[in-house]
Amino acid sequence: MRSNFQHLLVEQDGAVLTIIMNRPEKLNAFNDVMLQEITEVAEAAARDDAIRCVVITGAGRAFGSGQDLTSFAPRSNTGSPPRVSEHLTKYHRLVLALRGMPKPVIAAVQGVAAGISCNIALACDLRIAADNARFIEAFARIGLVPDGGGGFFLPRLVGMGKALEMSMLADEVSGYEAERIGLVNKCVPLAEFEATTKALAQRLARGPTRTYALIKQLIYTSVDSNLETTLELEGELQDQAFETADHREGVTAFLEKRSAQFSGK
Ligand code: T3D
Repeated sequence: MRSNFQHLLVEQDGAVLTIIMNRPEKLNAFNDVMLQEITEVAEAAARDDAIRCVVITGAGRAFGSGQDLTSFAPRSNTGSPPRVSEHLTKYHRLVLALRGMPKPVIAAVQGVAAGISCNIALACDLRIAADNARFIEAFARIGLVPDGGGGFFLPRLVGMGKALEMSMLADEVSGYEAERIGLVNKCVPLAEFEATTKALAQRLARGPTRTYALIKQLIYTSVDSNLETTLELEGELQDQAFETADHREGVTAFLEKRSAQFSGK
């Protein structure tokens, strides 16, 4: 994986890959270069067995402020209606790379996460917020609907009523409120944010990676399925999990009364 990016910092610490969106002067607003770079790194991380957990975060005082709004002006001045849907397919590629990643993905959110940046955080498997986090489904403020998968992720995480409230009012949701309503898994004081994120990422990176991929498949499929289909899938995935080295190691470690040393295989 290359390491020279225009708008990303990419750091690997053992089996944890941290992707830092890096346009702090714009609160890490997405432009086409940053979107292309983060998608490239996410797709490469998915293929790399040495990486067993991915963290996405932002440089400076924000996670991200959504699409760079300075790119909207030229688009609306062209005379013909802008085909936003065509541009959105680039975001969809990133969203699908995160959801399909065969290993855990954590969004570490400090400061503001607005617009499509908020929804990229929701596309991740787990979210940690600092107590200065501000989640804003900012779209309605500029007359747009939530995109980047927001219309899918929001009601599934916080329920229909809160999803509508966040989308229509576009008010800020604080880190602790986000934890209360299930938008994030945990909110911690800013001073503990980095250490908490690191500890979780390292813990997941030591886990049974192939099984985590199967768990993602099971849980993400089940929310759009019925009980019978989910039970069938559960059996298929458990067959696969039974074949992993980590399953054998987990049982052996239990019987030998020691901690399991998972290899991710
Ligand atoms: O085709 C498509 O891609 C469609 C997809 C759309 C997806 C979307 O994400 S639409 C939503 C886009 N995002 C927004 O509408 C949010 C715009 N930003 C804000 O409302 C506020 O900046 C925040 C609430 C995020 C943060 O407020 P605050 O007071 O903490 O910071 P600030 O002073 O407003 O921003 C600091 C700087 O960042 C400022 O620049 P300056 O004045 O210091 O030179 C500001 O202009 C810049 N900035 C913040 N957000 C964006 C941005 N510049 C470009 N695009 C932004 N989204």
